[in-house]
Amino acid sequence: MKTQVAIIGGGPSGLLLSQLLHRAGVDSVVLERRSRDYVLGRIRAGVLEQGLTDLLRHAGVGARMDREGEIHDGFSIAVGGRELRVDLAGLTGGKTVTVYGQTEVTRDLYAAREAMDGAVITQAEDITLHDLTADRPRVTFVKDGAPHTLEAAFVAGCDGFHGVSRKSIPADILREYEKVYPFGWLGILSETPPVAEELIYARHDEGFALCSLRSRVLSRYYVQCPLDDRIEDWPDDRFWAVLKSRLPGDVAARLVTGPAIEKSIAPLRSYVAEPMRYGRLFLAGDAAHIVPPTGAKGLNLAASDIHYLSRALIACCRDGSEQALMDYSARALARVWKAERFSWWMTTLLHRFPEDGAFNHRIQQAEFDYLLGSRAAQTALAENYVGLPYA
Ligand code: FAS
Ligand code: PHB
Repeated sequence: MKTQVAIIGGGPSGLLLSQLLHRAGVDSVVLERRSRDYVLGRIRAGVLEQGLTDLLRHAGVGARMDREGEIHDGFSIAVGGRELRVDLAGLTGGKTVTVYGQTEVTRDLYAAREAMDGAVITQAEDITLHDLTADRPRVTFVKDGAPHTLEAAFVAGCDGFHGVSRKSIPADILREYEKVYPFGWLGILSETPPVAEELIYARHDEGFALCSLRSRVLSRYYVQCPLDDRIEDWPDDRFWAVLKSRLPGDVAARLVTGPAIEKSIAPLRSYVAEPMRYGRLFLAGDAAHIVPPTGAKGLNLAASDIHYLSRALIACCRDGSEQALMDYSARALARVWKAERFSWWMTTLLHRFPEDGAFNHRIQQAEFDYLLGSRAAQTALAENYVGLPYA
């Protein structure tokens, strides 16, 4: 098998890259380890920056999002009985975010790949990368028990944090930066009306909580939980009681509870791998970086990587210019680190750090007091939340 770009991973990064390349006349093959249903069964991100929604429209995948997604021009932060509404549109000259689940984005991408007869091979096993510094890298894999070899001019590593691509970069070349947080997020999905029109981020002495949504009849809630907690430790009743205890009284009073149709615990970490290139291998999305979900940046960072990488691969494969590929890693990392900073800042502001002393607790209070009283601080928060430009 031969192609121009071998894409490892059929999550949002890999599928969006394949779709953008195809529409520009560049050939690719997506190799996904899991089944399509398994990939679509993951409940993850919910908030899309304008950069991502524009990119999805440019890829011809924005129609259902435009019909069913909700435009949000603000959100609230509640700390210790005080509440701040962050007026995103008012603070950023009209920028907004779209609430539309990652699951739906991925579903739309799979449908678009199928409609264009794109090459997406699911349940591909034992994917291994070879000759990444040669002119024609190779990817070997097993499908339905039969071995295959895919030759390509370039390999895009879009296979997430636990994938094979990043691990194919020699240890003496790869530089890794990591911060692991001493807690996780327990998230549930419930077929109940959202407790509020907009998202509410709540910081309580007992821990963080987040009220989000997927539609007017599908709610998404999170509570901070100890790292070693398991799903079994959290029957629905306990989740609802803890969530209510961390929300402002008036919000808790109107919360509509119901059975969890999905429940998962995600550990929180900040992580960046540099460089995002090795020979003819280019990393994008969670394969290269992870952010704590507090700032809703994970999926949106994958989008800016794919924006840069798709344009660089098209410039090279279609127009014969390699400069953008040479610049890719530095360009992507510049935006990655700014989003890492913002996600770390918002996580530090809103979570209870069990090991922190009284001084750090006071600093958290002062940070929120400053935010509450400063339009400049709120503007900085707002411009990061809606997404920094794809410079
Ligand atoms: P993904 O991990 O989504 O996709 C990688 C794909 O590669 C997967 O389909 C995987 O099966 C496949 N793969 C892995 N190894 C492979 C191999 N060896 N060969 C072939 N394929 C392989 N972001 C937010 O903004 N908000 C959130 O609330 C949020 N919650 C999250 C909760 C969890 C539990 C996780 C893990 C992430 C969450 N994220 C959230 C971040 C998430 O949305 C990612 O940023 C997003 O999925 C990134 O997309 P990809 O880069 O495509 O990686
Ligand atoms: C979500 O709806 O899943 C969501 C929203 C905002 C976040 C994190 C997750 O910061």
